[in-house]
Amino acid sequence: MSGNRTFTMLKPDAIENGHMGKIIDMIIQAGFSIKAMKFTRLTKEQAKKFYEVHAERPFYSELVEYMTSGPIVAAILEKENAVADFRTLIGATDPAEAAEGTIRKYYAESKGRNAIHGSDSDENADIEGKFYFTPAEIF
Ligand code: IDP
Ligand code: MG
Repeated sequence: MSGNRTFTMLKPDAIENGHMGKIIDMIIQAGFSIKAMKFTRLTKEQAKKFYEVHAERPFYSELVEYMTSGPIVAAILEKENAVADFRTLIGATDPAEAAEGTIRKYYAESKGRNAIHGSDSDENADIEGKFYFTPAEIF
């Protein structure tokens, strides 16, 4: 994905709370173009695998429960400097610490139920995108 792509998920709380359209609009208005998108639901096994790096953290089982509690939207996004710019757009993990105007500031419920995921590196963007999409599904 060579530095201009990132991966996102609109998490179950965002869908449940009716924020899907507004969040997608914020993403597009911020200059990202959608290269793949899927409305789906993670199985327990998939959620465990996706968040494997957090397996030893105390919130891991809560995170897996939450991420499998309802549908999500997975997407691959393109923009110059995609990973860093998207992390800026979504804001800090905890909405209490997220900057004004960020997606998590507007829409996250809590540090755990925080509305949206954004990849933290080009390498992870690539891995995470391939976790959801086959090459034929990516534009
Ligand atoms: P990030 O999503 O901002 O990169 P990470 O530290 O990678 O944050 O954590 C992954 C996800 O795990 C968070 O987005 C959040 O949903 C959940 N999480 C992180 N820290 C906590 C916590 O202290 N309590 C509950 N859930 C947490
Ligand atoms: Mg992270």
